[in-house]
Amino acid sequence: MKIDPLRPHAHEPNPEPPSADPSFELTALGDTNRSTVSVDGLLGLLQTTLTDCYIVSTGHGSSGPFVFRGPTLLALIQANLSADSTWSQVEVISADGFGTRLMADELHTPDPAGPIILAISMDGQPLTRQQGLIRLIVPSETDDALRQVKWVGQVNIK
Ligand SMILES: Nc1nc2c(c(=O)[nH]1)N[C@H]1C(S)=C(S)[C@@H](COP(=O)(O)O)O[C@H]1N2
Ligand SMILES: [Mo]
Repeated sequence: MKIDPLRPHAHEPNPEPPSADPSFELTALGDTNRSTVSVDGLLGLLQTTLTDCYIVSTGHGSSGPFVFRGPTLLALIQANLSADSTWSQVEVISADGFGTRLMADELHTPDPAGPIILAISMDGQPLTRQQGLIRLIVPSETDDALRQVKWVGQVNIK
């Protein structure tokens, strides 16, 4: 059976990155508009710092607080789409088959806990590949870490 990475799943977290290269593929409104985004590319965007972040796991206890830093997912989208493009959602998926879907609304109107970012540093140090580089951080999610996607491999704007 083919596993859908966007279906809720409560599997054990994968301890190992699926590859060594942290770059990911971005598709914007269809297959013809594809690009590769590197850590340097993200460093070229406005950086946002999130304090007091916890990674909460039902099975393994929680860790934190962490300070995560990187561009907002919205900043990446806005840097890659013209201002008049219409999009409604973004899929963020790792190569190990784990992912989440973000709605335009939650990007445009961030939760009081903070905006959704693509983290490239943690506690003032570059995030290592082992730690999840590049990692999606969704501050409003404090239940089960199922939206805290490590090793982002694909971002699909739809
Ligand atoms: N790519 C990827 N991201 C993932 C997972 C995973 O298996 N693969 N597991 C999730 C789950 S269930 C948990 S509890 C946390 C664990 O994060 P940590 O390794 O930083 O503690 O990562 C989340 N993000
Ligand atoms: Mo988990």
